[in-house]
Amino acid sequence: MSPIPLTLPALALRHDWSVAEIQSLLELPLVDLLWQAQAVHRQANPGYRVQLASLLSVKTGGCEEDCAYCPQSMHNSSDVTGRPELEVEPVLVRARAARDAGAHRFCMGWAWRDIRDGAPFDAMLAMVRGVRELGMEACVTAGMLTDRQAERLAEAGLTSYNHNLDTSPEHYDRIITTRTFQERLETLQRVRRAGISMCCGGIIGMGETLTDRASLLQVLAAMNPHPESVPINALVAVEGTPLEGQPSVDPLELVRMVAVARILMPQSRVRLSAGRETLSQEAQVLCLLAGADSIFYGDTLLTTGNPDVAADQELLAAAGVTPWREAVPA
Ligand code: SAM
Ligand code: DTB
Ligand code: SF4
Repeated sequence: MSPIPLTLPALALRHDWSVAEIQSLLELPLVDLLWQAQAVHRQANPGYRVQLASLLSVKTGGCEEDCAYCPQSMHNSSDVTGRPELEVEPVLVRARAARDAGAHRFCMGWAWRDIRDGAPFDAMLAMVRGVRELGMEACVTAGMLTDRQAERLAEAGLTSYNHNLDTSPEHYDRIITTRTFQERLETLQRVRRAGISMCCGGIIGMGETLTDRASLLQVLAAMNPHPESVPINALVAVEGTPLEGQPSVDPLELVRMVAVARILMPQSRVRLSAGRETLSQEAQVLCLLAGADSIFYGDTLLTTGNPDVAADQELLAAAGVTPWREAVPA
C-alpha cells in the first residue's frame, strides 16, 4: 500500500517569533504540536536521517566557572577526578574508533572558562585537523575565545563550535554568575565572524518556567541565520552540584522542547543531547518523531553516561530512521 499523500506547507524561515507565540506552541495539545513539528521535519529532512555525534572530554574538571548544573566546576563538589588532559594521538585514536562505529561528527570538550594560547591550543588545532582528515565533522566546546583563536580554528578546518546559552536571559543569573549571558552572545558572534558553524542550545529541568523555555528558544530563533545545530539537553542532576536535587524532567516536556525547536528552526540540526540515559526507547522515538535529527553516540557524554552503541543501534532500527553514513569532505 502506498503511503498517505501529505500536502506540506512551504517552509518559512522566521526570525521574529515572539516569546508568547513560542509559549503557545509549547502549550499546544501534544498531538497537535507533534503534527506541526512532523510537517516541518518531513519537509526539511525527508529521509528522516539522524546524525550520530560522538563526544570526548579532552580536559576534564577544575573549571573556574560556577555553572550550577556542571560537575566539572571547581565551585561544585562533584566527584570528577582531575583526569590528565588528553594528548593529540589518543584523541585521534578515539576519533577513528568513533568513525568506525558509525559516527559522523566528533565533538571534543575542554572544561575551560576560555581557550588558552600555547601548547594546549596548538594541540586542539592538531586534533581538529586530525578529525577532519578522518572524514568527520569536527566540533569543539571550550568556553570563550578571541577573534584570532576563532580564525585559527577555522583555518584548521573546524566545522562547528558549541557554546550553549543554557537557559533564558531571565533565569540565567540563577544558574551562572561568573560569565554573563551577553558574554555568551559575544562568543557566538566571534564564532560566526570566523565562518564556523554555530552549535548552540540549552538545558531544561533547572527550575525554569515554561516562559523561560520559550524565552531561550526565542533568542535562538532570532539569530540570523539560525544556529546550524541546537542541542537540547535534559538536566543530568549530578551529586555535588547545586542542582543535584532537581526532579527529573518529564520525558514529554523534552518531546515538546524538541518539537518547538524543530518548528522554529526548520533547517537546523536539533540534537537530543544529555539526559537520554534515563529515557525509555519509546520516549526517544517520540523525540525523533518530534524532529530530533541528531544524537550523541557512544557510552559517555563528558563525565556522565549515555546509552551504549548497541542500544542506539536498536533505537534507530526501532524508529526506522537511518544514520548519516557518508564521509564529510575535509
Ligand atoms: N566549558 C565549555 C562551556 O561551558 O562552553 C564546554 C563544556 S560544557 C560541559 C558544554 C555544555 O554541556 C554546557 O553548556 C551545558 O549546556 C551542557 N551540560 C553540562 N553539564 C550538564 C548537565 N549536568 N546536564 C545537562 N547538560 C549539561
Ligand atoms: C551539549 O549541549 N551537551 C553536551 C555537549 N553539548 C558538549 C555535553 C553534555 C554534558 C552532560 C554532563 C556531563 O557528561 O558532564
Ligand atoms: Fe566550566 Fe563549561 Fe562546566 Fe560551565 S559548563 S563549569 S564553563 S565546563
